[in-house]
Amino acid sequence: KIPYVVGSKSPTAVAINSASKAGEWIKSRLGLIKEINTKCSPQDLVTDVDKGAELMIRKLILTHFPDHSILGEEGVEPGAEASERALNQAKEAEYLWIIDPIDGTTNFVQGFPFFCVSIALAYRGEVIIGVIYDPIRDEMFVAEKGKGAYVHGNPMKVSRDEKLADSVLAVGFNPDRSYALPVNMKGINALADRTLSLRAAGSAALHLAYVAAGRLGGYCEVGLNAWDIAAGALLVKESGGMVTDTTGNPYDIGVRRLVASNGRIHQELLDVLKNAEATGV
Ligand code: 2AM
Ligand code: CA
Ligand code: CA
Ligand code: CA
Repeated sequence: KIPYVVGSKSPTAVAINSASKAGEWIKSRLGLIKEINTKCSPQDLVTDVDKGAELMIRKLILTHFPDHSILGEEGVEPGAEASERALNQAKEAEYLWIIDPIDGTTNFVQGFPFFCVSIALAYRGEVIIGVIYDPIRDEMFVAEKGKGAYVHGNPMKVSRDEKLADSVLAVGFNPDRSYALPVNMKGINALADRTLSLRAAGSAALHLAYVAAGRLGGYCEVGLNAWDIAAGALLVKESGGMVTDTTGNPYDIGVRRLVASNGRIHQELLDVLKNAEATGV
């Protein structure tokens, strides 16, 4: 069991403490946002709280691990190209923390209570710790590579759904309209026909935590960044699920087109997406 530790100095404890402290502060700022700016497009929002939370997390991590590298969303120039460059540079680091201070900023701005803090640690490019904290429900999701995944200390397991038709899936409407098939509206249409139901709650990381917890059968979205996925991908894998790109290649920190599931429905899910692309359903 991974305890909900406070005050210890293992990287997992530091990740948990940072997510917890940042999450509490983010929650306290709900409805009190001072500054809302746009980044790449009118749909791409950032607030003073995103920036403050990232600084808080960076400071806490560097206090304990001053020689580690950090890749955080708000420390990177906006846009896909700059993100790619930042990741390629960061990948060289021995220990790399990958941070999304608020995943679900649009929700945070709206007061729609579905957002989280996502913190991952990669060793030589492979994610070894993943922590996602939902401050609204006070749910702390924690995974360590090879040691399973836990929500507040209780082991998590992916759903037992055998078929897509029995599964509730999450999808995302990525604001970057330049992303084409397979998980655009055509893919989403095809999935709507083949699943029990679809959800799109606006936080990639929290969707992944819900796949890990068996609350969703799967989740797919394109146009994501390393910080949206890193912690959640480990949570899903350590809960017995599967994480690939939309063509079925296993997850690595460069994946932008994501498909995560309980494993049992994975091939069916990939096939529906592929078919939607091929036939233009
Ligand atoms: P964010 O809230 O941290 O920005 C919702 O579809 C998911 O897409 C969220 O995880 C959200 O993360 C992310 N997202 C929102 N705007 C985006 C953009 N312009 N480009 C890429 N990802 C974005
Ligand atoms: Ca953002
Ligand atoms: Ca994000
Ligand atoms: Ca964010």
